[in-house]
Amino acid sequence: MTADAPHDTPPELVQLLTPEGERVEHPDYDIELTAEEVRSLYRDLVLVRRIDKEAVALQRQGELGLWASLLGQEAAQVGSGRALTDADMAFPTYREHGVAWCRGVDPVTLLGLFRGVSHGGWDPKEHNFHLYTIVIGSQTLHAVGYAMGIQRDGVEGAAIVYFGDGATSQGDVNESFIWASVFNAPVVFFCQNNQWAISEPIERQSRIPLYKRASGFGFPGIRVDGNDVFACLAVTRKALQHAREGQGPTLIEAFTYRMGAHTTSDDPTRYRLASELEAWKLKDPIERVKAYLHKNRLADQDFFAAIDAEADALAKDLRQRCLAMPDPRPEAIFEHVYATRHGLPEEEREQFMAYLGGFER
Ligand SMILES: Cc1ncc(C[n+]2csc(CCOP(=O)(O)OP(=O)(O)O)c2C)c(N)n1
Ligand SMILES: [Mg+2]
Repeated sequence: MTADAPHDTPPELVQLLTPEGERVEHPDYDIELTAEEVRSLYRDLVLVRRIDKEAVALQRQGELGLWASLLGQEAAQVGSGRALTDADMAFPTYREHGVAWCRGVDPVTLLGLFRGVSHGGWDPKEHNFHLYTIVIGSQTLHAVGYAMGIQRDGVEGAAIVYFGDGATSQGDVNESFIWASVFNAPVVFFCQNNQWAISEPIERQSRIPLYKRASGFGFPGIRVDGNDVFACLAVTRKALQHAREGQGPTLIEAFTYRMGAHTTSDDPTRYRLASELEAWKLKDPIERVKAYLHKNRLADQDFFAAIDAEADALAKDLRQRCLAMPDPRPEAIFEHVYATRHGLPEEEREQFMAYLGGFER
């Protein structure tokens, strides 16, 4: 490995399914999946991509203010999301639509956030899925605090926290690694290395593969093929189990690629080559599962057609419900600032309502 190209040949990447759809063995991370389980993973991957595609279209038509696409990261999210049990708590960034899906969050509530009609929209406790976090890396501290809390309560469970390659340069993330390590907190750090932090390539974030950072903090780090849903499921399942059993944190680096723009406000053609995207298209997370199902005769044309039809129906329903979402009452912005009643937001609400009342109707 040269200092100039530290990320060219991913070493020790856990892979269970090649881009061509061939199953490979791994001594530490092998899992048995039934045909039904593989079909169900495939279904999730396709539905999640379809939700994402519809959201991009809605933004382009002016129905959402912004959207952060997960295109290319479906396997990392569905694989890790499906590894979670009811006892585990997930802390997402703003791109974890696939994990949200696995946690049973209605996708229309995600759209509500990006449409600007809600500040969250779901109950984190109901889904064990925290609210989206836009302040890069801050959710790692929330997750470690939560993990230390359940550790002290003696509750069986683990926290998983999602963040990007760029986030690893944040102080919050490094501090959270230290706390998690020293207190042996039951937390899994799930870093989706999608190679870019907006226009900054991974080479500008680290001179060593990200998963190797963990050893400096004193806990294991592992790199997984982030476009391989089987491997992401296996590796995350093991790391969560490890955490629940009191063996402390793990850093998982899911090696993947952001196939779309950073958000709908971004134009990646200004800073990266089309050839890079073309190379990653060959590693598409959905195509390899489809190839595996085909080759092993675990699904027929009717199955694939039915999933596509379900995806289209889901997108149609999502669009209709998105357009039907009412605008919030203006005073709603003052609600939920504090858990209990508080004089300041109440005073501000009264001032604001008096101001609005001054306009002719
Ligand atoms: C503390 C902070 N600094 C800067 C930003 C602006 N910002 C938004 S996304 C982003 C890049 C994040 O990259 P990465 O962690 O790789 O996640 P990705 O978007 O690739 O999923 C930045 C710098 C922010 N939201 N918060
Ligand atoms: Mg990134």
